[in-house]
Order: sequence, then structure tokens, then C-alpha cells
Amino acid sequence: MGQWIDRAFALFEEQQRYRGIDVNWVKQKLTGLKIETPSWGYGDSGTRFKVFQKVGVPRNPFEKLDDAAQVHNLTGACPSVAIHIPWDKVENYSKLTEYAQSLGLRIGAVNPNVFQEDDYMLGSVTNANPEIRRKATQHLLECVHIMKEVGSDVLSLWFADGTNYPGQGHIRQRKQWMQEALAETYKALAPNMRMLIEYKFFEPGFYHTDLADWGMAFNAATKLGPQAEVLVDTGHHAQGTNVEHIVAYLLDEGKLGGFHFNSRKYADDDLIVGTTNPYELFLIFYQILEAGRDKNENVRKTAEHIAYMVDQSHAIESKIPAMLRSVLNIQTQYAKALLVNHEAVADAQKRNDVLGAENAVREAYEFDVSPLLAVIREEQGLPVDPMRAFLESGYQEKIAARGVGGSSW
Ligand code: AOS
Ligand code: ZN
Ligand code: ZN
Ligand code: ZN
Repeated sequence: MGQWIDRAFALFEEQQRYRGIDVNWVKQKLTGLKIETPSWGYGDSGTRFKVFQKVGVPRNPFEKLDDAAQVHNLTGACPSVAIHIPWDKVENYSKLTEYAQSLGLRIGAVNPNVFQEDDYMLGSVTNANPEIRRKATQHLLECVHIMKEVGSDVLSLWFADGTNYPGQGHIRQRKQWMQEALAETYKALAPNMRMLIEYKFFEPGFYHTDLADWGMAFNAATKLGPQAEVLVDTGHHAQGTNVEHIVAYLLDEGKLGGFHFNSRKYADDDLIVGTTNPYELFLIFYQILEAGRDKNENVRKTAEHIAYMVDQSHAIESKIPAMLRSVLNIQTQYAKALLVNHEAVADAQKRNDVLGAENAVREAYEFDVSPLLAVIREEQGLPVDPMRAFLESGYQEKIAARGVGGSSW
């Protein structure tokens, strides 16, 4: 194996050098890419038709961290874990933080949950009932408090608020209530904290959603101030939406805060990243890397501090291998995007060479980056094939002792 990798990598390096790509820089960027995994991705979840119970699913937040540590140990790329409150509510958050540290992990984004209690059926921060609005805002504030306890600097907000029928809610009034709740929460943030605002165009609301698209999230974030930014969940757009365009636009405005990566074919499918349309993911990374070269420092900084997170749920697949597959697929597309020769693209653009420009981008996508990935894994002392290493590790058999019945929430 070692020999095969060395020969393939030598050829790859030569090819890239010829194209004007600095492979050492590519390696550096690639090892620097960190991807946060979600605690809820390790538990049972499903569709509205059925939640299949799997053997060995974590029974508490500590066991979710155990599983997340597997993904990090095998990839070296996932040092932080997003938590969802109250799904991951514990008596003592310093115990959870210390436990994460003992596994080589840290707690990442804190995700308030204002969509699962009966009170929130007709909205949380946009509910017509002021008591429910207050309760929801209090929960957001409680989550800012939890951030301080777990050492998190990202508050990740997604609201299920919306309506099913015309006239059911006062759309403009709800918009104002949303902004009020966000503003109150924003004020509670410490200077090092960011608030990421996620949007989604439908579901569970089927008529209107209070934060339906990137423009609404952007407007809300802009009114709040520099610590508020937009979170792009790749599954939260209408069919055919040009997601990389949204990414480029938000980067240019200094308002792209983070991602929830997942794959979708039809709606918010929450499937393994890169299984449908991996080219889209490549093009997203292309936009980010391009912004990383901008002459405007603010744009460069925005591209640097993006929070890359996975948001997926596993109805039929094994959770840890599914998470691994997502991380590996993200690395693959990022690696390909690192091979874009931006000068060649810019040159073709200047000449109005449509096909030349398209070619300069696509060409990078068509390289086989597996020798590159194998080499950086070897250099970090990681398994060259993390998926296989996991399946052979015996961990899955070991956690079978947990039995069934663990769930995301
Ligand atoms: C929901 O569709 C969103 O993607 C949220 O990020 C949500 O909080 C997460 O999927 C957990 O349910
Ligand atoms: Zn149906
Ligand atoms: Zn999401
Ligand atoms: Zn979603």
C-alpha cells in the first residue's frame, strides 16, 4: 500500500506542479479543514413514517461524544461536536466539557431547540401568545448561558416557526417578533460569540416559514450587528437553487457564518454529504477559496472563519460510518477545489472566454485526489482508509452492549 501511494502521489505532484499548483499549500489547507459533527447524528432519527431503532445507539450525551471521538480519531478532522438543547441537556455542563476534553474533543455550536414542546405548535418566538414567546426567548438566553459553561462561541439558531394556511398568522407581526427575540439574544452574547441564523423555505410550516431564505436571514443578521451571520444548510433550498451563488454573495457581504452540510435530492433530506451532486459541494468550496484570495481583508477573514458543520440524520444507515462517509466526502471535494488554478480562471474571464473559464474550474474537479488524501492521512498517523479502519476496529460490536432505544432526543 505504502509504495502504491508514494508512486501515485509522485505522479499527482508532478501533474499539479505543471499546472502551477503548490501542493504543499494544498496539503496545509487540507489538514487545516475542520468539520464539526452533530450530536444528533449519532442517535436514532427517522422520517414521519417510522423511526427504526438501531442497536448500539448512544443513550446519553456522553455516549454521543464517545461516538464522535471515533470519527475524530480516524479522520483527525472533527475535533468539535455540536449540541442541541434540551436533547443534550445535562445536570452539570462542566462534566460534559471535561469529558469531551478527555476524548480530545470540544463542544462546538450550541443549538437551542424551540420546536419540540407542545407549546410551540403554532410558533415559538413568533407565537401570538406572549407567554410562549417569552418562554422561547428565555430558552435562547439559557443557551447563551450554556455556551459560557461549555466554552462554545457559536449559537446556531434554527426556527420551525411558520404557518400552514393563509391568514393563520400575521406575517409582518411575526417578522417583528422574530427580530425582537433575536435582538434580545444578541445582546446577551459575549464579544467572542457569534450567532448563526439558519433559514429554510418550508417544513414543518407548509404555507410560510418566518425565516424562509438567505435574504431574510441576512436582513435579520445585518440589523443585529457584526456578531450575527447567516448559516447555509445545503438542504434548505428550492430545487435548482444556485447555492454557490448564495455562498459567494454572503462572503462578499462578510455575512457567511457557517454551513450545515448534507445531501438532498428532493427537499430537506438530511442525507450523507456528497452522495447527491458532489459537484455542488466542490463549487461551494471553489467560491470560498476564491474569496480567500480577495483583496478585501473582510472578505478574506469571512472565508477563514466559516464554521463547517454536518447536519444529517440517519434513518436506515449505521450512524458512525455514515458520519465518516460525510467527512471523507467533504475532504474529497475540498481537495479538488484546492486544485483550481484561479489565475487561469481569471485570465479566461478577462478574455471573455466562456468555455476556457468553465474548463479551468471543472478541470480541478476531474483529478483523482485519493493519493493526496492518502498521503496527508499517512503523514498525520491516521488510517489511509478511515472507513475500513472503523469497520475493523470492533467498536460497533463493542457498543452493541448499549442495546436499543437511544435516540437523538
Ligand atoms: C432543520 O431542518 C435544521 O436543519 C436544523 O439545523 C435542525 O436544528 C437540525 O436539523 C436538528 O434537528
Ligand atoms: Zn403522502
Ligand atoms: Zn440544519
Ligand atoms: Zn434541515
